[in-house]
Amino acid sequence: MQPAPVMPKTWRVDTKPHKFCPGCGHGLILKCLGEAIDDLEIQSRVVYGCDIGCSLLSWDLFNLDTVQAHHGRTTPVMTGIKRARPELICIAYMGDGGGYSIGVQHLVSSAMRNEKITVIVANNTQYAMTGGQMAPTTLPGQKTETSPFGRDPGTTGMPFRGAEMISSIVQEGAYVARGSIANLRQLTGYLKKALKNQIEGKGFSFVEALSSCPTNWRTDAARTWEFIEKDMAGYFKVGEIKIPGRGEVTADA
Ligand SMILES: Cc1ncc(C[n+]2csc(CCOP(=O)(O)OP(=O)(O)O)c2C)c(N)n1
Ligand code: SF4
Ligand SMILES: [Mg+2]
Repeated sequence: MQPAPVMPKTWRVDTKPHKFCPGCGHGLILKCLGEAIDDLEIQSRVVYGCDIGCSLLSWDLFNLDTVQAHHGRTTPVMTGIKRARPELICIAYMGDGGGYSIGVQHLVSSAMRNEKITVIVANNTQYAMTGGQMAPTTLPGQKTETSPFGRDPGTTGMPFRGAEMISSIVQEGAYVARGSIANLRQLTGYLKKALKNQIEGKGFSFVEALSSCPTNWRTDAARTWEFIEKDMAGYFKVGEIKIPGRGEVTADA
């Protein structure tokens, strides 16, 4: 007899198996998120928002009040819900395209305003749902549908380090970290800290998670893990990111 799969309590059993491809990182990140919500016992207070992109495949993954927003617009939707109902715990989940490209203005504005929400970005180095086009996070030399000879930083710039950018614009009290599906215990810990930050009303909280997309990367299991643990983690450093102190600056009259 096969052992029963262990799922977070917050997951809906009747919608499993989930809709992600085999080997996809989204399911792992959302398992960590489910466990973090379970541990903090906040299921009844959470509103979960997913973006357009493969994150939308989680619209029925959880036993949580769920909103599915337009591409890149999950951050302002969750900001609106949080402002209207501050007692709720609002989570915006999206891909790197949604967070760092089409929705980057919303991410920047929310972080600068220190909105008391939690944003989670799954970084799989490309636009997966639409077939694997180059994204701001695509690594130098990485081949995608729109960079068939490999990303050329000379014409397209260097990959965007979103967590570092956020850490440089948030206020004290914010929480910023980058985890990876290569270390699920650590990732769950970062997600728990981010949610606690929101529960305690301290400020904006942000977790980027290095994620996999073997379907568009066209990688086998060994190369998928090597790409995450060596190629991606070599450029996108995993860990908590210190928020620099912000002295009050007043303009001279
Ligand atoms: C306004 C708008 N522009 C473009 C699209 C097409 N589109 C759908 S998903 C997607 C890319 C998603 O990439 P990402 O956010 O990284 O999520 P992933 O699928 O990689 O998890 C794009 C460009 C759209 N749906 N809406
Ligand atoms: S296309 Fe990639 S990101 Fe989307 S579900 Fe499949 S493996 Fe996951
Ligand atoms: Mg992506």
